[in-house]
Amino acid sequence: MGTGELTSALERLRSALAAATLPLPLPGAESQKVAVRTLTNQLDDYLLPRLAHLDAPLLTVVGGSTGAGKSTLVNSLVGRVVSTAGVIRPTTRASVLIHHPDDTDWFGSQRVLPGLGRSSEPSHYPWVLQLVPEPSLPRGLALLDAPDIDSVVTENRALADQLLGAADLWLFVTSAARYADAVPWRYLREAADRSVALGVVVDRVPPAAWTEVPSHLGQLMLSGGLGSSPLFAVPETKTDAEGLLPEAAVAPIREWLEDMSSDRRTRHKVVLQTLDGALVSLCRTAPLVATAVDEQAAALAQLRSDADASYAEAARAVSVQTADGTMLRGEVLTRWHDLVGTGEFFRVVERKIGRFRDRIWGAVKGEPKQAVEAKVAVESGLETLIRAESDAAAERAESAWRAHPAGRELIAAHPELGASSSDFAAVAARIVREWQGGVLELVSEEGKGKRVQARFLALGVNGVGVALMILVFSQTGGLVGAEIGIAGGTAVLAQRLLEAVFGEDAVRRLATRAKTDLDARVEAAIANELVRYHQVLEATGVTDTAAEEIRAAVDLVVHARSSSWTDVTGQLPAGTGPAALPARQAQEPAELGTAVAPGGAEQVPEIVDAEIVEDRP
Ligand SMILES: Nc1nc2c(ncn2[C@@H]2O[C@H](COP(=O)(O)OP(=O)(O)O)[C@@H](O)[C@H]2O)c(=O)[nH]1
Ligand SMILES: [Mg+2]
Repeated sequence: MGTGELTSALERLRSALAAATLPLPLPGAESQKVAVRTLTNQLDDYLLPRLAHLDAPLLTVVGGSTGAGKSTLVNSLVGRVVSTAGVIRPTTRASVLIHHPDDTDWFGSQRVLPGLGRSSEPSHYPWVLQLVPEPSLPRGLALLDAPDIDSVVTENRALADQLLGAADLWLFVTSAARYADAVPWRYLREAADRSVALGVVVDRVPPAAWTEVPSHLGQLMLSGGLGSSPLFAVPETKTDAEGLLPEAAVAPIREWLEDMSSDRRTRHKVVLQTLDGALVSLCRTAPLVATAVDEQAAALAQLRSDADASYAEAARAVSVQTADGTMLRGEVLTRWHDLVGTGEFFRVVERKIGRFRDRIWGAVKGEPKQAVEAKVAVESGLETLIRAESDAAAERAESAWRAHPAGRELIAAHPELGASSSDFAAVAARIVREWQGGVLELVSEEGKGKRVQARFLALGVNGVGVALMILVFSQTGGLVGAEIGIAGGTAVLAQRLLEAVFGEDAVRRLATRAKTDLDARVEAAIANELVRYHQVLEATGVTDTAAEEIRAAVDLVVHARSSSWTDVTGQLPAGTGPAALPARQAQEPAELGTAVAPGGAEQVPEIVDAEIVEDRP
């Protein structure tokens, strides 16, 4: 089986992470996005290529703070100036990668650090690796002089992180003056966390601090979980004309590096240690991304339901107000009375000649002209109502979104969501017109060929239609106080008129149909307004499946991990094993390989003092 299962599990995790875009600006989202990028880079730059080529050369990344002496150390290890030291900062330039000429193919290919360009010359472009073949380096070992971890240039810092993430081995350089600083320790803690194979160099140790500084740093390393990584102390010396350190100062470091890469078995051990540490850390961090994705999906669902609720309320409000008498006011009422007289008048008529309901036609005074005017009044009243409720829905949705950090950002990007669509007035006019057209059709269809034709004609199709609209508007009778007198009478009159034309049952049926039709048209128009919010939410790219996909992929990685190592080496890396990484749980860092420093993790780091021939106190 080899590492195939692990590779495909990691590839699945890679694409699951690509879907975790975390677009909503929730608290913590920025750092979560950085975490996604870091994981993705580590998969691309290190885990996947390394897994595909376990025998590939060891990449040692020399990292540390500005001016710690990284470039000077690299040059001194190589024995000539390959990387510019002491350049004026801040500056950006290609990172220098020195390798044995036989390893050119590996480092020249895009299999390792595929996001970076390659150059054989020094370059001022930071996202480029300057490749320097060097026959004096052992085969299978490469040194990379990384940008400063504390560079003032953001790009440099990001690149330093990316390169350290892609390293098999860290050579971490700090100085006697800065070794306890926060920034280097953030990196050293990460190295401990990820069980990276690591050596630490404390540079430029002045004579007076020679006993104190290395042993203090050793103690810090021990308590920081780096007890088994070697610590190299380099005394402050003069550099030579080329800017190189005395050979004796760097010899122990060179020997250690050569030991680490001397044979295939030792190289494997280093590679597997860092690789497995990276896997463990990946399996610990990726579920946090899944949680972040869940939070995004939950925020999205909340915003969606806020918008849905605002618009459902608009549809409901129109439905209620077109049935409870609200519409029977002002112009509508006036025009209706112009057409059929007042309710007061009608009540008198009905009381006196109750049985002779047909006589109510005597109450009708209007001409077709008044019927049309009443219809127009209904049209404009209804339009006003629908537009007002649509505006109110937009305002409600906007203020609900503003109360949410992600919603605030979306509203800022889409200010048009705070009001009805620009064409909504036209939409409202159209649906009211269509509804009225439908009502007229309904009554003329119903009136066809009936014996009531004459009465029908007395009021005209517009008049009968308006009567049905008036009836619809008063179906639930929510009128109060003085309104009852006029509007209530109005509604009863409309009902009696219609009953005289069509009969009671037909009137009930017609009113229900007209109301259902109105509600459906309003709901459709309102739903269409709501779509705008859904579209904005969908465009964020938040999906609710991404989190589960990440968790599933992590489970596969956890499962594939132990069996892969057994297949590759016949044994598990020290300190690991099937029990070492229970699914979806935190995990102890794997133990460092014994080739680095004999002994267990309890040990104080082996402090290697360079023997300096000159300048030694
Ligand atoms: N005297 C002395 N100077 C050093 C030593 N290490 C570095 N330097 C000088 O310190 C400056 C910064 O060193 P450099 O290697 O560029 O540091 P980097 O920023 O970590 O790459 C350069 O001017 C070096 O010549 C050392 O051990 N002794
Ligand atoms: Mg440098």
